Amino acid sequence: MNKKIARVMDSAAPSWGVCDFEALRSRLIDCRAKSRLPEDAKRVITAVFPYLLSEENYENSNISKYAVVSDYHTVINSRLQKAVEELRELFPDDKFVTFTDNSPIPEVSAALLSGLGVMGENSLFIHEKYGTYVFIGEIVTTLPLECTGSEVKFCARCGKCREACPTHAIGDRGPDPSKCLSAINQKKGELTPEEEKLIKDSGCAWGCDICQTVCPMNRKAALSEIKEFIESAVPRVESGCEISGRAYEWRGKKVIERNIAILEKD
Ligand code: B12
Ligand code: SF4
Ligand code: SF4
Repeated sequence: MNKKIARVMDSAAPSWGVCDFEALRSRLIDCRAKSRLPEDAKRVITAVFPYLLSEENYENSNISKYAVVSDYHTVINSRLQKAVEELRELFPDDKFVTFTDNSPIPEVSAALLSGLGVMGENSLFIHEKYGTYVFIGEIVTTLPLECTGSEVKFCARCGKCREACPTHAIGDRGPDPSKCLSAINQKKGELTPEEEKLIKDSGCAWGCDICQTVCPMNRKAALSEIKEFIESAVPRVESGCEISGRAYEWRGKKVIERNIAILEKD
C-alpha cells in the first residue's frame, strides 16, 4: 500500500481497508446519493469508526449505544472529508468521494470485501478488534489501489442473536427490516398497540442493541478511541431534551418524544 495513503487514512480512522468497486457494483443501493459516485470508480476505501464506550457512559441509559454518542454522520463525514482534501493534493488527477450510511455502497459488504472482519448472522459487520460496535464510512475513488481483501468470511453462527431478538426478525437472510425494533422505533406517525408494547418492553427509546449485546464475538470488543465520540456521550433521553446533533434528530422531535412517552406510560 502506498505509504502516503496509509498515513492519511491512519489519521482518519483506526482501521480501514480497500476493496474493488466492481465487486460491489451488482449490490449498489438505489438512493439519491448514487448520483455522487464517480463514473469511473475503481476502488472503495472502507473505514471503520468504533463507538463502544466504557460502562459508566451507559448508566441508566434508555437508548441504543450507537445513539449515545454524537451523530456519527457528522463525525465521520468531517474525518473523511479531511482525508479527501489531503488525497486530492497527493493525486490531483483522481476523484475521491465520501459517504457514510446515506450511501449507495452496501457498507457491510464493503467492510467484508476489504478484509476487515466477518459477517454476523444478525447481518452486522463484526470487526476483528471492535466487534459489531463500529460505524462504517467510505471513500470511493478512481485510483487503482491495491485491494486488502476479497473473500467474505462468516461468524461462528451460534444462533444467540436469533434466539434473543424480541421480534423474531432474524431469518436465514438476516433481519426482516419491517420487524426490526430499530426500524419500528424510527417510524413516523402512530404505532400499533403491538409496536408500542415492543418499545415499552425493550426499555429503549431509540435503536436496538439486543442482537449485539448477546453476541459472543462482542465479549472482548475494544473501546473507541475516537475523541468526538468519547467526549459526547448522552446516555438518556427525557421529554423535552435537546436533540440537535444526535442520531435521533433526523426523524424529528415528534418521533423521539412519542417513544419517550411510550416508555413513561404505566
Ligand atoms: C437500511 C439500514 C438499516 C435498516 C435495515 C437493516 C437490515 N439489516 O436490512 C434498519 C433501520 C432496520 C437498520 C438497523 C440497524 N442498523 Co442499519 N443500515 C441500513 C443501511 C442504510 C442500508 C443497509 C442495506 O440495505 N444494505 C444492503 C444489503 C443488501 O447489503 P449489506 O448491508 O452489505 O449486507 C449484506 C451483505 O453482508 C450480504 N452478504 C451475505 N453473504 C455475502 C457474501 C458476499 C460475497 C457478499 C459480498 C455479501 C454477502 O448479506 C447482507 C444482508 O443482505 C446501512 C448503511 C449502508 N449504506 O449500507 C446501515 C448500517 C448497516 N446500519 C448500521 C447500524 C449500526 C444499525 C443498527 C445496529 C442500529 C441500532 N443499534 O439500532 C441496527 C441493526 C439492525 C440489524 N440487526 O441489522 C451500520 C452497521 C455497522 C455494522 N457493524 O455492521 C450501517 C453500516 C450504517 C453505518 N454507516 O455504520 N439499518
Ligand atoms: S450471536 Fe452468534 S450467530 Fe449471531 S452474529 Fe454473533 S456469533 Fe454470529
Ligand atoms: S436490532 Fe433488535 S429487533 Fe433488530 S434484529 Fe437485532 S435484536 Fe432483532
